[in-house]
Amino acid sequence: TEKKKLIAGNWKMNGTLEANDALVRAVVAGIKDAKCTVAVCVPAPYFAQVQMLKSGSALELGAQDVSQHTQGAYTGEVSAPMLREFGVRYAIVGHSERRQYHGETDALVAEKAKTALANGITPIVCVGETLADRESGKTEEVVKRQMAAVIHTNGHCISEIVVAYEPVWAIGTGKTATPEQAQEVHALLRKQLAAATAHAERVNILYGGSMNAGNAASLLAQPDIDGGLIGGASLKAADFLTIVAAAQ
Ligand code: 3PY
Repeated sequence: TEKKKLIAGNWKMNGTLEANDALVRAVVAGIKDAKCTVAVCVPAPYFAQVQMLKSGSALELGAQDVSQHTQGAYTGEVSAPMLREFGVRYAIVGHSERRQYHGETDALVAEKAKTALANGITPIVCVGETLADRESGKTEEVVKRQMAAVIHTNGHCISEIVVAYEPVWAIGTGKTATPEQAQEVHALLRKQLAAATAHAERVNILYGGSMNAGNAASLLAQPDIDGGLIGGASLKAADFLTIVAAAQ
């Protein structure tokens, strides 16, 4: 049986109680017949609101980050057990914005994925090259290095993660990898996973980086693209639902 695709919205640091209410109600109403899994990764202060709004629907809740620690003197951090209390199923880890603006290293991202898994949260592990990496022919080397750290730290649990390939040059820039460019990287990530687990086919490898209502169908038609991590387009119900519909 074919695995379900996953469409996960990444709201980033956007939202208000009022806007979230309208957006989540529209998404819940629009995914009643969806064939894929649908999630929204929201800012932590809104977990309770979205948990309530989605109750009784198939919509899944996600976080945008998680601490590598489970409790203690870590001011400002949010733990995986806290996420669990709000029905959070996914946590994005290692988004390029965290790597760039918060100095997250490959090793830290791998630890965050491990803590998430140990606490029943599925990490959505982001990897991706910068424009400079791509232009100097280092795409493969960079994404393999990022992925290798996560494989090394997570061992046989690696088949339980979700991967998101997000070329940094395509994030928030409106530039998208072509379906062929994306497929090429997804295939090499699948191969790398297959060397570590017998269940690499089970892993959802999402494309992220300006996936939108216009380009989703052609990206999702690629054999190794198992869903999307959606930035800006996840803030507009109509666009987000168009992407969900393309992921059947
Ligand atoms: C984007 O689409 O820009 C993203 O970063 C999704 O995570």
